[in-house]
Amino acid sequence: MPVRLLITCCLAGLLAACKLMPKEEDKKEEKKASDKYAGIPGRKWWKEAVVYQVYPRSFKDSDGDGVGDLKGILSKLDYIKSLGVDVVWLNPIFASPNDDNGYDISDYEGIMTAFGTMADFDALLKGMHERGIKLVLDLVANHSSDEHNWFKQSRASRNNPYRHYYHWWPAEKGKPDPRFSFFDVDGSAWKYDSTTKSYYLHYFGRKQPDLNWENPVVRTEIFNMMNFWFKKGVDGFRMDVIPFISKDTSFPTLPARYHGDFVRYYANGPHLHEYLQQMNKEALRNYDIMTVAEGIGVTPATAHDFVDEDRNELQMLYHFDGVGLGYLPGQFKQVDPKGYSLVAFKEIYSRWDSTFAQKGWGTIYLGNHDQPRMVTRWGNDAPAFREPSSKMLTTFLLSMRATPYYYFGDELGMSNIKFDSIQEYRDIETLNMYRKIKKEGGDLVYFLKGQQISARDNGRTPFQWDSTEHAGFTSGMPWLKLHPGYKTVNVAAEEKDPASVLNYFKKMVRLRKSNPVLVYGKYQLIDKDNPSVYAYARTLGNEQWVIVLNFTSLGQYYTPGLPLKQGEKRMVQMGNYSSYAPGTMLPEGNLLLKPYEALIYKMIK
Ligand code: TEU
Repeated sequence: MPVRLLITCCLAGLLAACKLMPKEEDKKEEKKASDKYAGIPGRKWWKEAVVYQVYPRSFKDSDGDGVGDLKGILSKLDYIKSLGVDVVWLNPIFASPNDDNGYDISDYEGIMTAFGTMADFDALLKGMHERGIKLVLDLVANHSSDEHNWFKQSRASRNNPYRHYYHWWPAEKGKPDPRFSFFDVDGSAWKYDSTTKSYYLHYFGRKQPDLNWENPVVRTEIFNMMNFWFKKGVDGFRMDVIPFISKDTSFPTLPARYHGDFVRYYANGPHLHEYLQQMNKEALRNYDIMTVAEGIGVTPATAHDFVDEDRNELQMLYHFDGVGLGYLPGQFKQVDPKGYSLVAFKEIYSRWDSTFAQKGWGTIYLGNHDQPRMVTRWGNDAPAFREPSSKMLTTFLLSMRATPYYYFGDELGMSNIKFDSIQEYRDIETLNMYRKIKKEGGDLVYFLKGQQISARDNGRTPFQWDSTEHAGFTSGMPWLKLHPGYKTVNVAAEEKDPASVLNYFKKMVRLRKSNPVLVYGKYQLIDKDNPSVYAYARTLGNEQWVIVLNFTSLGQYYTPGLPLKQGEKRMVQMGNYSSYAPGTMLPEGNLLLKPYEALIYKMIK
């Protein structure tokens, strides 16, 4: 072999060995972490997982049509892997006319054309599994699209075999009692269909007729479809508006106090748990998968019925108490200009922790595709505070006793785009509410101002990969405008900066996963009435950690709520400012917390 070639080979070998080295290190670290978990009762992989939610439309476009797609996600799996997350939840990827961005499905076993093909899906699932990442899909089974063959048949005639797949109200019975729909231009959930002179029910958009779960054939169709995906190897489902599947199908007159509160008055019907138990028996229990319900309307009192192991239904649910905080009562998603009460915030998350302290298991999230960006809503997106408050909120999400559902883009500190005009919105909720208010002669300026904070499109703007045109998301025209901040807030820039929001997120994921105290440790709220600082302890065996979060833009003197015992010290594990490096001891007296400072320390002897 010529000398030059020999040298090249040796160098290549060395390089390969170097590349392998961190893997060995990783393995050692994983082994050390898994030793720490030994003997903890009730362990489950989905309790220890960090879930990363990807909105496929906005993640990465591979073919230049301006819409994210499956091949795009496939090309970015190494990025997802680099985050250290365990599970990806993908919003609906099924065939759909996209009236509600995939929450209106026209074929449950087909892939949305704009997202790719079944072969792309298979490749994506394989790519994830090769990297040890699990894939959770979105089950949208309360309603389908009106373009689904079932509905096309159902509306064709009153005696069509598919007629009872949906809820129909024959016009000769008179007008059905009013029911409210968020996504309808008239706000009505009953739509008249002249072909069969009947009204059909749609709690969401007109193109989203509600499926009739009372019909056992419908249930079988849905369970078969779930098994179809499980057999392909998917690792679970997030279940869209699942409390809505059972309804009082006599559709009684609602009491005057109803006021459109659809969750209280027409979700959680009489057969809900019977259907979920059947689903468990027919599909879920046969696989090692995870399930999480969109727990709209679920309260701490009713939550156990969904998730306790002995119920044989689901495993987790996410509640709306947290994200519902701070809205002005009686108005459509207008946040209180005075902000929200941190004491109330603490009370909500503490209450949900205690709900599952003995039985069941919780979830935690601050953002998703139905919410604005977490930093805008719960932190502070002003230039001076966007980074520290993003990191502080990340610290919160990854240090609570609950499975974190982390929304893509939050790891970069992406913030609300705050559109000025209705023309820029794409979301059916904002567009139809605007039309409705306009029809009624309401205050559109006020409505649009509110939407700058609360609109769902704020959380749906394309992901920011780099500082090139369209942030590296697409070579075409993005389906929704990009946040102009992408020039600096993007993966490429943040990967290079050790102090970035992105690198902080990765460190927090690692810290959580390698310290079971952050996953399973008992939670105890400290100093509950402090209006500015959220502090809590996590305790597992004889290990005790404390998390201190300044939720304000001001410095705060903080007296650590847990007094030191004889010979005890506070050793820093993590912080979002460089003032306290991991491994250093905190001073014994008060702490001066910087704006949005987050600090995790461990009590040591
Ligand atoms: O959301 C359910 C739901 O109740 C939403 O209407 C939510 O409360 C609303 O966005 C708040 O303004 C699920 C999906 O997550 C959502 O994206 C769908 O639009 C909806 O169901 C219909 O499928």
